[in-house]
Amino acid sequence: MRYLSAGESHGPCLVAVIEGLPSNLELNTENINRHLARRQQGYGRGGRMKIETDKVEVLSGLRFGKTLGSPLTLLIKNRDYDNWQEVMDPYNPAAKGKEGGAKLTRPRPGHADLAGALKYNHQDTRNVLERASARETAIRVAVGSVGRELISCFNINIYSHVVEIGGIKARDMNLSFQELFSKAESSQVRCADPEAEERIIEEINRVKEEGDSLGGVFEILVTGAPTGLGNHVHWDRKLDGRLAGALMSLQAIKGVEVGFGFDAARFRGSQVQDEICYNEERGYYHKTNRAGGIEGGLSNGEKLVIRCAMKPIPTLYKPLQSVDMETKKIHKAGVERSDVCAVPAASVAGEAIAAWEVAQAFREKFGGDSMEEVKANYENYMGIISNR
Ligand code: EPS
Repeated sequence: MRYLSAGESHGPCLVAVIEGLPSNLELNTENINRHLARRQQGYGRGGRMKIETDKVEVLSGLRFGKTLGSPLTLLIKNRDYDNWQEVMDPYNPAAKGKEGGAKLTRPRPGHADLAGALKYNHQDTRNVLERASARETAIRVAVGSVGRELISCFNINIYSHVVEIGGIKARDMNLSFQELFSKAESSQVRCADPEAEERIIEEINRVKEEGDSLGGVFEILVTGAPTGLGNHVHWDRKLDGRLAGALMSLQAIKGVEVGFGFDAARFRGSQVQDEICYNEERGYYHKTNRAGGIEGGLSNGEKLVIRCAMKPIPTLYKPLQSVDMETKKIHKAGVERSDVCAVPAASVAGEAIAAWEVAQAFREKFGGDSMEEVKANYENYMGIISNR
């Protein structure tokens, strides 16, 4: 299973073509739209989210609500394109638009602006920033939501919550799984600790006034993944490698941990590995889950636990030093409308990315061209491992 996506932040739309889905998968676009709406939320977002109401349109690969097995094409319109048509028109070379035809030549530190403009020989960094923009995560959420629909048929579910923003950490609230995620879902910053939420909101307000931005850490949990997704036999098939690679490709992510992550390096082996148990009802299981559900590149039947660190957004209303690429003179970096903090949105995008990677590993394990075939393969395998 694979996909390609395309689209500029202020262009007409974002699109993706997914190839390799089984046929007869029921797709509920309302579920996809629900995740798109979740991604648009979060305290600290800028003006753009007041303009957009992301909705997916399915252009191919679906008939009467079920996949056909042919490529599935998804489209999300950029409502803001109406305001940017003259700047972003794909055809009209005379279009000057609201920037009066002015090029953006003062790259922002931390953004793709400079390296992208040099690499592609662009004189206008807008030609880079439009695609580097985190707007692209909207279509990744739509794609991941399709993967999510597939794996949810096998009881695999994905959750996320924010554990830290701007150095303010959520306390471990000792909540049940359900409570944790219902609290995160109703929090303005996807944080289950109300005290931390309040302090985070204050910090976002303060930082906004100072023209700065904030990063943070979010955690993704995947329940119901059967033992044996991913592979130990070759480096590029390891589930942890794939999840980490895919999540690192999310805009502004600078680190990904699985389970104990970096902390595992600070303890002894006996304090890090998870002891193995067995009982009739559960079969094999582990006493603890420090591995975050992955051993040797394979899912081990426990919950997958992944944390991602997001750096602060590079667009600063009080900009840092840059160089004007036309004059080569020192100049403050350009300022584009942006968010102050997008960690809650990244957390929802991270869920979708993880869902896609798990769905892909699931397809590799269970094969099949129709959902009926996938289900038969899944049940057969689950029967085999439960008798071991
Ligand atoms: C982004 C800048 C802002 C964000 C955008 C990502 O967009 P704009 O320049 O239009 O205000 O709002 O995120 C989205 C549009 C989105 O859908 O998440 C950037 O430079 O990365």
